[in-house]
Amino acid sequence: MHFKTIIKSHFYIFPFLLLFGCQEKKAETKKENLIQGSKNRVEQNDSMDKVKDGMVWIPGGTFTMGTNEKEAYPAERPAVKKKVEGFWMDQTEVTNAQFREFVKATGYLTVAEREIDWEEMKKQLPEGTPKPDDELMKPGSMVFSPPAHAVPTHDISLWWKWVTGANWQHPEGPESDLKGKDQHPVVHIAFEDAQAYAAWVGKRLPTEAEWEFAAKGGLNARYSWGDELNPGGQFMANTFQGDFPHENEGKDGFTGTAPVKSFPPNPYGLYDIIGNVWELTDDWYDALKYNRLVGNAPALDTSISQCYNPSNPYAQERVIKGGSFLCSDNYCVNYRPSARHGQAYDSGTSNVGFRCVQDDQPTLLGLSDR
Ligand SMILES: [Ca+2]
Ligand SMILES: [Ca+2]
Repeated sequence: MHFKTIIKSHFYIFPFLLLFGCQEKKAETKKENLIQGSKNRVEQNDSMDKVKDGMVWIPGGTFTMGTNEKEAYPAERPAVKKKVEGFWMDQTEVTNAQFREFVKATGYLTVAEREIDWEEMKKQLPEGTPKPDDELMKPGSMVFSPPAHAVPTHDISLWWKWVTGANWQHPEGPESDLKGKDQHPVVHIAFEDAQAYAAWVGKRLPTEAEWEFAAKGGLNARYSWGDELNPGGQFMANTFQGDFPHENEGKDGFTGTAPVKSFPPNPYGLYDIIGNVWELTDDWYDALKYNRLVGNAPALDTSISQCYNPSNPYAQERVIKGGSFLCSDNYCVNYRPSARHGQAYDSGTSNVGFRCVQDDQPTLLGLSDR
């Protein structure tokens, strides 16, 4: 599924620019906390392969980011070496039940539930773009709405629809609800929504490098579990089987989102790191990122924008990873750790969610430096 095309097709209704503030981390300064942190670290090192409050330890190290596979999309190439430090990562995508706890405690209103500010929205549109009809300016979100028959796959507006009243509590629109979906990943989440949740639980969003390191699971393979898509005939992730977009066969057991942990974990113990829903990361999307790193393309002019998508020059996009239940082998082969897409930072959809990470505890090493 090509988000850049979505945005082009829905040029007037997709980018809802809303300002968001960076969450500043509070530095731990008390000596007692550092000592306690050191004790925790020792305990963690003794159980690195174990779970802590639904998170697993990702050891960190140097890895191959991106890929040199010819079949991969240009934005994934060429492969580069990247180092990440160790961190804790949620074993699953954030679920509806978890997000509900956050909303109950804080009264938080997601971007998809807020009134749309045309003055802000038009900053991401070409000058002179007319204001859309009032009907389209009501709160809502993008919902996958498959056609009944085969359609040309160059026009994604044939299966992505703007639905007024669609949001995380009503994923298919106002008539839908979350009954029976407590353990499904929360969707219709914009970047600032994910950031707000992460701050509330004392975590943060992963960088793209952290996410990809974790997804690769210590393997340097095409998928997060190895080089075969369905080893031994087993489905390893919730993707799309059939002729996209109209023929969703659901051979893996699900035609939409699945409850988290419905498929086997990767070697680090992460569930649905591939498929189910795309996952937001903290990085701005730059389609030429790896080419710039190896000197094949000039540095990004950040005075113009922090992201770059030649197909969508006006939008401000964050990187999403892992693909979703809509990724099929006949259209969008994004169920691979190196795959990457841009997602307008102020918009959610029915197939984008997130998971959080957390840094290791502070150590006594920090004290000796003071
Ligand atoms: Ca599926
Ligand atoms: Ca996922």
